[in-house]
Amino acid sequence: MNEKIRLVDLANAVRYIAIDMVEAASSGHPGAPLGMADIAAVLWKEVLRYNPDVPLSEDRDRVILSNGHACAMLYAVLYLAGYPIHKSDLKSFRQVGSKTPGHPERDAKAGIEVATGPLGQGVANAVGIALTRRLKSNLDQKDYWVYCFAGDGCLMEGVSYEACSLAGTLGLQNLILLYDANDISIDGQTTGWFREDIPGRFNSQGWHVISDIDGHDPDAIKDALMYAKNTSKVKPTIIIFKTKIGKYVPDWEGKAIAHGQPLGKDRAIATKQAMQMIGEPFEIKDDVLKAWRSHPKERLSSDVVGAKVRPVIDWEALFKWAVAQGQDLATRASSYQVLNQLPDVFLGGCADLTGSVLTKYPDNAKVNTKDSIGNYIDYGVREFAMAAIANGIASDGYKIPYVGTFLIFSDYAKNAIRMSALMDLQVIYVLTHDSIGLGEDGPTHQPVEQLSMLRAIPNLKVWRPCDLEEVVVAWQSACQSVGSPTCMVLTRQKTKKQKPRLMSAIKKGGYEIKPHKKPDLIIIATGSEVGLAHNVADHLDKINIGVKIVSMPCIEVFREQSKRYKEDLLPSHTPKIAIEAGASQPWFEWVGSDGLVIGLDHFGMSGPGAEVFDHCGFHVEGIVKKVVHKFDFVVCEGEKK
Ligand SMILES: Cc1ncc(C[n+]2csc(CCOP(=O)(O)OP(=O)(O)O)c2C)c(N)n1
Ligand SMILES: [Mg+2]
Repeated sequence: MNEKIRLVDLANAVRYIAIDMVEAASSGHPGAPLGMADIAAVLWKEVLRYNPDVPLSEDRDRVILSNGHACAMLYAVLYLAGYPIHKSDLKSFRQVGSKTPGHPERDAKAGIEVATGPLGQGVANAVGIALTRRLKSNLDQKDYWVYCFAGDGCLMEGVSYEACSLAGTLGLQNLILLYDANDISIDGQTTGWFREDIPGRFNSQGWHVISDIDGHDPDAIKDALMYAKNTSKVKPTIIIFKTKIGKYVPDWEGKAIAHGQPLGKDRAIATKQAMQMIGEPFEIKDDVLKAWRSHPKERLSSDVVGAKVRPVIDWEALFKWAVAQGQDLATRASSYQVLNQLPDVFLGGCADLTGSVLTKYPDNAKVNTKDSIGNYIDYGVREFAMAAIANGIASDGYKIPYVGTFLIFSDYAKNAIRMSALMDLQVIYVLTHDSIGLGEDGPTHQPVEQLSMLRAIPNLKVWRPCDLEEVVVAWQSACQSVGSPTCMVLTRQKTKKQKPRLMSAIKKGGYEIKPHKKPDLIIIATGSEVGLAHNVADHLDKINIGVKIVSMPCIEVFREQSKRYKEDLLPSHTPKIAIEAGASQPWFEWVGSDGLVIGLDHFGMSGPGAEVFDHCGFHVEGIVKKVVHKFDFVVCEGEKK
């Protein structure tokens, strides 16, 4: 580096650009970028292993910006470091279609590992990446460092607590958390709402803690980073950097007002003057830009991680095997049987319900601990972190993560599930105990609205299979959906094994499971309610109402079918009902406004599953009555048409 250019100058270049980005956009967050610029300059220039020419190199160190609102800093750094973020991208910060959206969106080629903004989750993503990299490191003995910026907000969020607790327990020594301790969040001085002893917290979670580092002193920053790398052989590290939000902004430095609004023209100029930098917006002096770009191009391999692991599985054979099985099984048990036959490309895990959700295959799954490396993670009771860690694992690409809990607790994980979908990540969620059918644990555990909520998430497939054959296809879909997450929604209780079907039919997401040439009524059902639909159909048949049953294990996949297929399966002129033990909302799309939905729009109750079903209206007589009444069917018992 040019001797005259100091790290402070490199940091100020980041500040300069960040100020201009927020000014140009007339919105955004200047405070944290100005506060963290010194740490960023030291990290990228002195410590990080990176090479913008091979941005996807497996060998690169990873950086996650958990406090995603500080993205003007990240974009500025990536531009300065020579990633494909150009000056025009900086100028179009926060504009439609730009490469510099208001919070970072996953674009590893541009140096952005994960999408962040929902505070705290980036920390969990980093834990997932660190965990995956440790697995890889165990094979190739290389060092893979994961750095994660986090602010007060990230550490206030419970998800960071969950994730850091697991990281400490597992001794993820390759993870370094860079805490921007400016004691400010949006509402002001955090002393009013966040006073905990951070070193104490992280010590107790099994971390290596480096406290009270001046986040504006490049030497101190570098020493802390090097110390972290050299001394932490068995623990993750947190470096607590004392910083000033809005560093150098006259009147605003150290104050919440600097958090999330443009400085305004005059204040922007005054801030640049305070840094002794004057010039046109976005224009960085040549010598500074050169110094940023003169980073020795690390010799990083051009290998890209896993290029997305694709499990090689003979699905046809697996399906044939499923057809040959004779028993009635709970769909969670079917899933377990399928999982047992899948190859070792997964990094599975469960939130302390392994024996109920049935996520651990006995032969293969070796648990990850502090001292051993395996392909299974005991996440403990940490659903949100589990899902966000899975996002980190999936974004890394070396393993496909699947994670399990009860469907009801998908709520705890919801925003991370949403983030899997938003980031196009292949995460498989195994969600069991999927309805009032779980019985005795009662309404706190019985899902009602969860299916609708999950189905409302774009780019997420929700499968609710009825038996082993459908479970095989659901797993196939999940394994092949490289750019989207999947939820497997499975029963606790046994479901009836259906007559053999064609794999190609199930793959359409919705298909005829009980044919009828000229039905008076079509019943659409999913999962455990497919068996009930058959019983209802038998009864209706006795009173001369002809029924076709459609099993629809995956609405999202069915929606993708041709108009013709959908119209043939569900002709608009035939009366339709849907039966599903969940909120009725999603089904009007298929039964139409004239149709009938036998759903559950209130909370369940504690009791044996079958009795709770009865109480909640999922019984043959009640449904038959409703059908006859709704569609004014003329009941002519005995006499066959
Ligand atoms: C889960 C979540 N809740 C709320 C927000 C809105 N929000 C964005 S930044 C912020 C304050 C965060 O404080 P801190 O991390 O200390 O950031 P600083 O003000 O220091 O930049 C809040 C509440 C969010 N992005 N994510
Ligand atoms: Mg803060």
